[in-house]
Formats: sequence, structure tokens, C-alpha cells
Amino acid sequence: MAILKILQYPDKRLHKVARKVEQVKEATRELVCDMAETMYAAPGVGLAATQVDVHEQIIVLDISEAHNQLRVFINPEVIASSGEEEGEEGCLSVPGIYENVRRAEKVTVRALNEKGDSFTLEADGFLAVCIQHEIDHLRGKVFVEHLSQLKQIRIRAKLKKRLRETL
Ligand code: GNR
Ligand code: NI
Repeated sequence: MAILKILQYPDKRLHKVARKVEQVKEATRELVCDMAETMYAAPGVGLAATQVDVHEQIIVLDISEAHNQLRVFINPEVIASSGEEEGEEGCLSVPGIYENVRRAEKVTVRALNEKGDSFTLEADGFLAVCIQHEIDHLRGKVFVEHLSQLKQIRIRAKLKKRLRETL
């Protein structure tokens, strides 16, 4: 087990598109363990492999308060979505920034679990938001890219300034 370094926006590597996992093997399960440990330590409710500079389609999620309902999505695909909803989002790669994002209200996702078995999940509410946020990461998209250009410029400036000040 290990805590991995989370890439911080703006970092070009956050825009890489993750490739599919060909076969779920022991190395994949080890990465899933490290990602879960990293997510819980942060703390966050989700983490995409892209955020730890691994460009494979792997997501861990746990929106439970007790941190005992880990969900793993490998090669996730949204196969159906409906409705629209706006909610405030944050991101471990964009610390301290919280903005409203409009997304589908309900999504049906198909993915593989850590054993390599296929499953389908229908999600709504906060779980649906998180799944869409994490799948975006795998496609190289950070939540701020849903915002206006002006907001994105302001956020980048703010984070760069903060980065300078912490050096
Ligand atoms: O910890 C997280 N909280 C969160 C809150 C609202 C919408 C999405 C999220 S995901 C985020 C963790 C993260 O950055 N995952 O990529
Ligand atoms: Ni994020």
C-alpha cells in the first residue's frame, strides 16, 4: 500500500486520455488499493487514475461517511443518462476551488470490478455526479473545463499564485 502523489491543475498530464485496461490483473488490483488509500487520506470521495499520473481507465469511489463502501470502476462507460442537475463540485486536483457544474441527473454505467467481472449500475444524486466527474478525468477533462473561459483563467491564475507562494 502506498499514498500516491495527486497531480495539481494546471498540469498538462491531467489532459491525457486514459487507455482501456486490457486484462484486470494483480497489478491493477494493487493500483486500486493504492488509489483507495490515497483517496481516503486526501480525503476525497473519488479518484481517477489520471490524477495519480496513471493513464488507464480506473476509478475508485466511496461516498459513504464511514468509508466502508468502496466502489471500483474499470473501463467505465455511461450507457444511458437522463435529466439535468446543477451542483457544487470540488476536485483533489484543484484544491480550494468549488463551482457549480451542470450534469446529467441520472446515469447508467457499465464497468468491470476489481475481479474483472462486468456490472451495470444505475446512479442518481451525488453518486451520479461523482461518477461523471471521475469519467471526465479519464477523458482528460477537469471539472473547471465545464466553466466559462473567464472563470477558468481566474482559477488558473489563483492556483499558480498559490503554487508560487508555497515554494
Ligand atoms: O472529493 C471530491 N469531492 C467531490 C465533490 C463534488 C463533486 C465531485 C467531487 S469528486 C472529488 C474527488 C476528486 O477530485 N475526484 O476526481
Ligand atoms: Ni476530481
